[in-house]
Amino acid sequence: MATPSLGDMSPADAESVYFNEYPPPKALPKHEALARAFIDRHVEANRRVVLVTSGGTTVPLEAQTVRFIDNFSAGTRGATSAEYFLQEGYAVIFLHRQYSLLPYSRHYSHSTNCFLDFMDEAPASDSTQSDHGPIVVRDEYQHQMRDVLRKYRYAKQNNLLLLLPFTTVSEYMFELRSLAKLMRPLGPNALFYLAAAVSDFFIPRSRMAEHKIQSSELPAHLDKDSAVEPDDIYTGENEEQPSQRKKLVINLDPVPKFLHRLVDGWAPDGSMVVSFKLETDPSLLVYKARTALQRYSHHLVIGNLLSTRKWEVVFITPDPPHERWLRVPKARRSKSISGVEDQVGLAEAKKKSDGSAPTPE
Ligand code: 9Z3
Repeated sequence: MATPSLGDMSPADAESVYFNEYPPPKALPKHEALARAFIDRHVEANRRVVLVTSGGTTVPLEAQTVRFIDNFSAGTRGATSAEYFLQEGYAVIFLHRQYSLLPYSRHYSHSTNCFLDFMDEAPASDSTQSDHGPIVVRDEYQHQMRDVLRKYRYAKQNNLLLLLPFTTVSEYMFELRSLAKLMRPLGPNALFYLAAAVSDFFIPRSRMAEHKIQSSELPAHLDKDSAVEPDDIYTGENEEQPSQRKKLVINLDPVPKFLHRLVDGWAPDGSMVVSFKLETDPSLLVYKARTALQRYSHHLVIGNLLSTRKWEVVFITPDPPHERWLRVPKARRSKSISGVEDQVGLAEAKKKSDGSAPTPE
């Protein structure tokens, strides 16, 4: 009998099969210890805590990974929203793709926004008798950089921001599950803001090649990995030089939809769950976002299209008005690199403050 796919199982069964297949990420115990201490501190202070997920997950093609499937997300939405949550008094656990954009430093880490362009060497002062002047921030950037620096320092000194990285989709799943469970003592003071671009497809561990997938035939005694099927051999166009090169045919399974488990099992009772829905076809966006909200019975789906995500999003809610569009006016678009985050982050933070949750200190 064929083994049932994860998609055919109950969410709880799919959870145990999926998590038993992978070893937990090496950094998980350390991340859990950091998160536990962070959460305890904020439970004590009766402060709201948001878990912001950000950036894209990878799907490795090999266990000893040389190649992987990635996606476009730079983490702009997550990093920018985190700043707004901090501004509204939340403590933020920022679960992000390693090396993607981070709150505050994102202002100076784009390739078009390189921090070196913000700096200058000031003239050397006569008293030091050195020909090296101090490195300073250029006059025109002083104001903005001071503002960002103060906010960054405030978050750091008050332990309001915990940065936890992931890379692969399975690392993301392990981290999400652990963090959600650790957040239970927060009860209604917990918010989940799932902006990471999570892969929909993956290669189950049982079918994954251990070593680097070869692109040409190996002699039989060296060919240990059967991940590439013999049918996928490509003999090349040059008949005179049959190279025996292989095609790579990848067979991916759907990633189990763990939003169900997050809402019904892992997350604390009374917490708020916000997910994002990304589409490229405008005619599907609202339908897919509504379907997600109905399927997982959480609080809000924020829909966005790849091409317009910086300027417009749609809020899909269980209660009226059910569908609400937020748009950055055309005149403001070119001035704001964070785009609609200015409104999304604030709207979210305010919405939670209007509810039953206590206001931050
Ligand atoms: C989003 O839709 C985010 O807004 C973006 C942000 C990834 C578009 P950037 O990092 O982009 O600012 O460049 N995130 C969620 C995408 C996602 O994977 N959603 C899942 C789905 O659509 C549900 S959790 O099925």
